[in-house]
Amino acid sequence: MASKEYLQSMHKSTRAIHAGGLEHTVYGEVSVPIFQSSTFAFPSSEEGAARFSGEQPGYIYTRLGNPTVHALEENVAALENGFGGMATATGMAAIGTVLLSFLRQQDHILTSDCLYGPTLVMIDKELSRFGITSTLVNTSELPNIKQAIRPETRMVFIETPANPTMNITDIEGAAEIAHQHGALLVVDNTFASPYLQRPLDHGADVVVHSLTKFINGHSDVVGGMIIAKDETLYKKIRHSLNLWGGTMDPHQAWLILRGVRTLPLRIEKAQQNALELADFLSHHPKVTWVNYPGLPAHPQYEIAKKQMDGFGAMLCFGVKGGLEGGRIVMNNVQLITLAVSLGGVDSLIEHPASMTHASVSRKEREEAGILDELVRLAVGCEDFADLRDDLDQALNKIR
Ligand code: LCS
Repeated sequence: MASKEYLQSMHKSTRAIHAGGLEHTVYGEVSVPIFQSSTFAFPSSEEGAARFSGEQPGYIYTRLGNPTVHALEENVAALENGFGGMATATGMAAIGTVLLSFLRQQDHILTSDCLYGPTLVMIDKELSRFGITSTLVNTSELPNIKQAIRPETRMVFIETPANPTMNITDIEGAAEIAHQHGALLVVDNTFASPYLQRPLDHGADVVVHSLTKFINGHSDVVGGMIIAKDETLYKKIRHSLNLWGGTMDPHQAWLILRGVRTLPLRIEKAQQNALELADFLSHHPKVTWVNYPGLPAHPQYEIAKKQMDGFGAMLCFGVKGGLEGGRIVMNNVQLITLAVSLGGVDSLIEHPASMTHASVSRKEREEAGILDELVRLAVGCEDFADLRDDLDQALNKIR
């Protein structure tokens, strides 16, 4: 088996397949086994005590660590060039754990005004119950971050590309401002995946993922991951995660390990489809606008080019007739599925204002550009011509 150091010098598509592999058991299995055990036997009481005190490595209890879960943590941490990964039950558990690890009463958190709806609600509404204040700004414009950051700002939290507007934030610029003010930069890298963007390389401190999306890739498992830049941050977050308990189950980890091995292949295909669909849609007579970071007309095209290895497989657009026109498209697609979520091999379409972002107030949605007319398309790995024809027939139902 290749050593961790040897693998780290290899290309990212090789790492997606091999990183996190465990030593073979006596059977020489190639797939990581599912260690479906809630607890682990200690060879002696002394050894048990030594594992608890941290003097000896070794598994204790699955909430605190499990070999199958560890294999996934090592894999994603290697893809993100991080110190260590911590797998969580869902993407929301990853975000909640990071917030609980660092924020305390009277702290302030600065975030993008465009984030996944429940993340916005958690930061903007739930944290205030603990005396933590928040400010939402359009982080695509770095001067907005500079203006809103305060001495008590402990964390800057961004999503780039952002769900669902596809706005891009300059990670390096945001990290610089955060660090000048003693704050941490946390990046939700779900929309790009580590195959296309590695925020820690651009100065971020912590990365979070909904593994439910591209990393698992088959619309059949939920999960999350936190990746820390260094050991100090890792230990602080691991301590919180073990206590608050939003950890991952071994069977869930095994399924996601199976998915991550084909992440490079799936992303390459889906983003090629997305680029061609973005071009097709932007020339369609029934389409009024398209937002995809790979179109030179995207307002942050240059930043996307600078910090991403590709533009990904998510896009959003508006159609003639606004919301009503969008409803016609969503109700008439036949191949593309009307469903929330994203990042699977199957293409999905949804309406953020009434679905993924319905928990955000209309005022906040509009300020963030999450317009009623915005339709979100998560592009999958089907044949491009079939996706194009399906969208074309649904768009042509608009009169
Ligand atoms: N972060 C981002 C950027 C997301 O898009 C989501 C879920 C989460 C975090 C939360 O992850 P989960 O707990 O669901 O694993 N986004 C969804 C979406 O856009 N449609 O359905 C779920």
